Amino acid sequence: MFTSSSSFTNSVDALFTYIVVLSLIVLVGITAAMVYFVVKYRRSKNPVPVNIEGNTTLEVLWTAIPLALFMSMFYFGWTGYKEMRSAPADALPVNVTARMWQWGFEYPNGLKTDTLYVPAGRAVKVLLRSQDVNHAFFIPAFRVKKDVYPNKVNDAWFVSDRVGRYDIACAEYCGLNHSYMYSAVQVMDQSDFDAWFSSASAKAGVPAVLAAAK
Ligand SMILES: [Cu+2]
Repeated sequence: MFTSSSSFTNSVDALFTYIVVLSLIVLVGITAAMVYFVVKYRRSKNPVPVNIEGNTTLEVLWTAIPLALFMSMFYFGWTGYKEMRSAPADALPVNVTARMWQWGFEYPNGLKTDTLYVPAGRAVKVLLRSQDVNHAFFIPAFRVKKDVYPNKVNDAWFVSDRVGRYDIACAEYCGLNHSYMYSAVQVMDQSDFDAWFSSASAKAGVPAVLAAAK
């Protein structure tokens, strides 16, 4: 956690930390107030209960403060989500096919692989399809997760500047060998990617061009 391996890592982790810290403050505050009142108004010191009438200031405060806190969570969640749903127009499109129990990747020129090779610094848009049941495309290090359905095409995108190999998991229970449904995304320097792409395309007998495709 807290190492930025994709464009979303920092914003997702910041929001996660914000919500956890806020929740901790609320938990500690409510618990402390509760314990304080339990001790202060215990029966032995207050044998006769007193009726308390409404307090407008208090009521406004305990409505407005939580509302502001929840709306701030919503705001950061919504702006982050909108960014995740807006792939740049020049993103490299890769078709991803899920099936029980493996991932398949297909580049615009028809090159097929079982590992997702991507150039560092380039936005990649994955078009997600399933051949059978529901799966979920999950790259934990990139904070990217999207359900994959047999009857529609979902998509997600990411850009990673950090060369390395990261897990791709299936995050939706999809049958007996669901837990083995792992692949990897290999982030390479642009020149390494170009070299890999040319040789892999040549081996597969497809033209080594990355023209945009659907
Ligand atoms: Cu699966």
